[in-house]
Amino acid sequence: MLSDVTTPQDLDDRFRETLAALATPQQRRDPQRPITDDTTLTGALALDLFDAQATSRQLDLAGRWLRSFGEGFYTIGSAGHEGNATVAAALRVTDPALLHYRSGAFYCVRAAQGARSEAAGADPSGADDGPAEDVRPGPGRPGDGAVPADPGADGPADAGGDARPVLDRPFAPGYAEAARDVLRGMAASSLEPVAGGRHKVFGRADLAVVPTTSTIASHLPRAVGMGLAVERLRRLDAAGRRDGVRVGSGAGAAQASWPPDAIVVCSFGDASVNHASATAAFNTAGWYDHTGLRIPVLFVCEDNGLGISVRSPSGWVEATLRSKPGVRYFSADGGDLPGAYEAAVEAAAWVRRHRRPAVLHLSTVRLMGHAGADAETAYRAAGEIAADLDRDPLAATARLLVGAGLAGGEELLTRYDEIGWQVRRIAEEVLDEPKLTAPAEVVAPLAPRRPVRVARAVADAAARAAGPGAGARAEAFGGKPPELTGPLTLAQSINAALADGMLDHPQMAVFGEDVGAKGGVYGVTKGLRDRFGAARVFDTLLDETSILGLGLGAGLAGMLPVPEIQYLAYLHNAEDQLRGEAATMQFFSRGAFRNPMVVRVAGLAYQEGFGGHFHNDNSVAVLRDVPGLVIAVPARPDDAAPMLRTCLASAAVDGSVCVFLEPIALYHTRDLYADGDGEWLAPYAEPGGWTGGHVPIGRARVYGVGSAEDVTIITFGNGVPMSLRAAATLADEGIGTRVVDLRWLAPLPVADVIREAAATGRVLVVDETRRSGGVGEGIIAALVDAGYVGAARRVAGVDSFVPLGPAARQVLVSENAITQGARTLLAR
Ligand SMILES: Cc1ncc(C[n+]2csc(CCOP(=O)(O)OP(=O)(O)O)c2C)c(N)n1
Repeated sequence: MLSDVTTPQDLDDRFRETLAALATPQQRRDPQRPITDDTTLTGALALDLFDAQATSRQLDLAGRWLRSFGEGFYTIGSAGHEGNATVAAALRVTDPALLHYRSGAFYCVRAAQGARSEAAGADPSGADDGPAEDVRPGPGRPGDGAVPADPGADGPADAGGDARPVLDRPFAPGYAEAARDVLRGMAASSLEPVAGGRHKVFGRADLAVVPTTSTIASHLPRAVGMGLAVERLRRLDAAGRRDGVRVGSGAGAAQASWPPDAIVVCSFGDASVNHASATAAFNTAGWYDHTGLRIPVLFVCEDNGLGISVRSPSGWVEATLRSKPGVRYFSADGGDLPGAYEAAVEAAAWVRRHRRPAVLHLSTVRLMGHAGADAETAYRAAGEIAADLDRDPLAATARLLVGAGLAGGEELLTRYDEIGWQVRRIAEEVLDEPKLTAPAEVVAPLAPRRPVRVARAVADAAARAAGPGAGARAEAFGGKPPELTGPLTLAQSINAALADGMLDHPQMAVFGEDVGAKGGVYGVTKGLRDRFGAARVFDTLLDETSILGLGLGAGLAGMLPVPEIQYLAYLHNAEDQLRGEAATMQFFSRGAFRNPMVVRVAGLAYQEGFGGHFHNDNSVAVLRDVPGLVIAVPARPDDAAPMLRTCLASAAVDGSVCVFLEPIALYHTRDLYADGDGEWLAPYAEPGGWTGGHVPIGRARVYGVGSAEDVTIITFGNGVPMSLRAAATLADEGIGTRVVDLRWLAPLPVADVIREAAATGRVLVVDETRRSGGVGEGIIAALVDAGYVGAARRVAGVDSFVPLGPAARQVLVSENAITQGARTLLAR
């Protein structure tokens, strides 16, 4: 009996009842023929998809079983969304996929495709090369009667399909593999193939499945970025300059490649279409399409009508998806296997042929509540829950197979039980597997750092710039390289270093709002587009989420993206792309996928006379607590260039995600102590000087003023010139100061800080960010942690947004406050 709460038992019982009631067909259909007259879906493929759907269903049941005794930490396999198996069948194993958390059936099909193509690659003769796991060989191998669905040149490369009768068909090794992957994820096993127990994700580099985090829609901007990169690289391919998109690089990274005609697929639920990240992604795909730029992305909205307990208003999802400019709409009932397959094939072929974005709106049901702990009777009527059960896609596929004469109800039930037995057996094996047990083990893949290799990469870049690249460099700089143009400002120095970066990294691209034609609102990217072309230096639309999303996708595709965020204040509305997406990629994939990037952000305050809060934002707390993120703040021109080179090298070598926070107020500063002294200008180092001038991540710069023995000022950014001026005043009073420019806010140069603090025993922290949550808190904490026992004081910004005009001075750190702070410290 169906109770009010849809327990796994109900679903299982109900399915058994349905199958028991199905008769055994009198006449058998040839599995190699289409299953109905109006579809290309063959019986063999339909039987395969039933297996995938049944495997995923059994994963749902096993997930709950594991949870029932505290060994399962995630319960969703597909839970009513089993129709997404058809989407995988319509795609190629090499089409990169970013999947919804209900993609169990998709994942099974993809894994089986992977196993088949691997077997075909390993043994093109198709001879049986023995069982994988302890199951029998898989379906669809050449020579074993497989029926590849062939919907034309745009169709799936190998849709599989075993022509044997249902009970003679082996349980595909790909399905067993997929089940093991998913169960390991549910049980947080450290042997899980992609996240290694750090999260339950669908992901595997060899299957081109990129892990997503379950933050609603956060993977969509990345999918658009990947589409842009795939197409861009396809065009390079066409020009003979590249051979497929290599996914990941460096130690431990996957060596998979996306073929030039790959398309990107990303799936998500119906409630997710309302999320700002989703609307950003649709808009960006449409915006680029409108400009004529091709983005081959297939969005798949799996619409079960609910977001946890909140209903999508009737008709809303269709209305909103149909109205996305530049995004072609397709739809199907996910419970109708041939219909969903046809629609998926058509949509995928359309995207592949036209290299343009489309959305496939797949209606589904939701079975067993939102997730394991959800008692849906609290917000759904029993009749509504029962109606979803009536539309169970697995039962629908079974009815279809029996109706078409491909199997009997009893046979399918036996099949279902056999798959269930296999899944349960694997679940039991997984239970005994190790978990992550040490902090070092957990964080190992987070943000690998190989400073020696980074230094070597900088040295290699210098050697290229001085040697084989010298001609191109001279040409790019119009015959006058920056080292010959005299002292530069911070902005000019960054501009020159960007140009050198573009010369040395052919895969580097600079993009953002106004960076192309205008050269940036402060001129930092001036001339780059003319020198390197609009394909590598380009203006984006006005949306920070999408700018970072483009970087995420481009980085994953093997490019070296350098996106610009025009002002720090505007990073805050897109932070999740940096925090939840960029910074987690290596963590959730054990380095199999990486999204190297250097995000340039113009920020911090002291723009006297210009703007208020939005142009003077001094909040970096939200960046400092992102694990693994590198945060650079160059204060002076001759630090900016080497620090930028370090960030680019670290991104290329280690896949680092770096924020390069540029103090706007220092961009064009020339003088330090007096008008016209030119003390804040610096010459640009010629390539021969790059190795000696290399600035490693996490190393500070120290200035000695006077005797340098009385007080240590620890600061960064605008605090550096202010502190140097204050130190000069103090020197006149006979007080010797050492000024420490942190240069890196993450990781903090702790060793340098401790050494310099101990040298005087008196520390003044000068922190232009806020008193609460500001950088100073981290410095004081680092001193305490290291056992520093001297005196310490702090001057910091007031806990306020920065007001307009001269009122800004009321809340920002002043030179006078620094001098006073030092004097107070010495008076103790
Ligand atoms: C940005 C964000 N906000 C909230 C959540 C919490 N949450 C998890 S699933 C979910 C509902 C998603 O519904 P839908 O997109 O329709 O997918 P479904 O689970 O129905 O397949 C919510 C609100 C989240 N994961 N991410």
